[in-house]
Amino acid sequence: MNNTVKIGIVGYGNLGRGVELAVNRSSDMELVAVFTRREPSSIQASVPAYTIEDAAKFVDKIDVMVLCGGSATDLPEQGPLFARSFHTVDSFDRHAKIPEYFAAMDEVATAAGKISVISTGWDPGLFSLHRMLGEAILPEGNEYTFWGKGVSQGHSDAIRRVPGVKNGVQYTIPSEDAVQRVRDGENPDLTTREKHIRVCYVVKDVHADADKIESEIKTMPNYFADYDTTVYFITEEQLQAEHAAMPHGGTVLRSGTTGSGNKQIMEFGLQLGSNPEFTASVVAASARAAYKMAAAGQRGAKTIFDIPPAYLSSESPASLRKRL
Ligand code: API
Repeated sequence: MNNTVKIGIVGYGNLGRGVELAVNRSSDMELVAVFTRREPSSIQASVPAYTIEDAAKFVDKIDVMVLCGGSATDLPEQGPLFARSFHTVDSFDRHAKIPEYFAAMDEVATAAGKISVISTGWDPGLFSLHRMLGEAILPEGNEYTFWGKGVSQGHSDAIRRVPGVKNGVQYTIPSEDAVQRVRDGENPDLTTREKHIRVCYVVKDVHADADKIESEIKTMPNYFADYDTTVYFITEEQLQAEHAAMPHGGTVLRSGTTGSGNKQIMEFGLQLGSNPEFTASVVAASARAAYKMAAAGQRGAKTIFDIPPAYLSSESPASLRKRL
């Protein structure tokens, strides 16, 4: 490709900053602008910052808009808004709501003649891809996804939305025993509760009722209700001192048998020093792929399942064949 892919970032939080770093390291992509709901002059980025409304002036200057807002309220609104005028990529990560979000994005993007890659990152994203590969290659078998130990951005965001909570961090902790049993080829039946525990560190408003917050977190559907969850109340200072890092990772295992009954185990693992920076790196590669898919005439909403693998790479197909 002679042209660099021109990228815009919508939302300049942990993920947006990660996308900026990833794009600035890619010779085939160029960051043009950042769009924010905050006062643009308060943003210190490597490119100029503008309001969300200003994005309309960039339709001819940006090839792919990378949407870095949260999945709870930002993306359901910003996704369809931007898909009307830009090719988009996002990391919408509310698993149960993906079909609904896909349908909304597909309608807008198809009508506008744009492409929208949704829900990319590592889970959903690379882990989804490996679950799919496991099933495709070993149809007779079981799939196991273990997360952590690490800080889930999605679960941390969910606890911060509980009334009376000022700040909070959630650790997902896998059962090492369960992981080992799967690696040993035992093929165990594991319940959700047996695979992970969840530990929350919460900073509450001074007058908020701790018991009420604790029970609201523990019974929250989709996020906590199916797990054993522990809630600790700490101060903002403790949170900043002890829980500011954002490590994560995990492993997707497929344990199955083939033909004459041979045991086969597939494993894909991640150990992430920074969950948002890694997610951002997957998102940036997906933005490159979205640009190539659009150039190939594709339209509408897509997920990682629809991306031809080589499109993620900045290298030519010939170079990939030769080297890899
Ligand atoms: C967990 C995982 C994390 C997925 C990664 C990402 C995030 O329970 O820890 O929210 O950080 N579902 N979607």
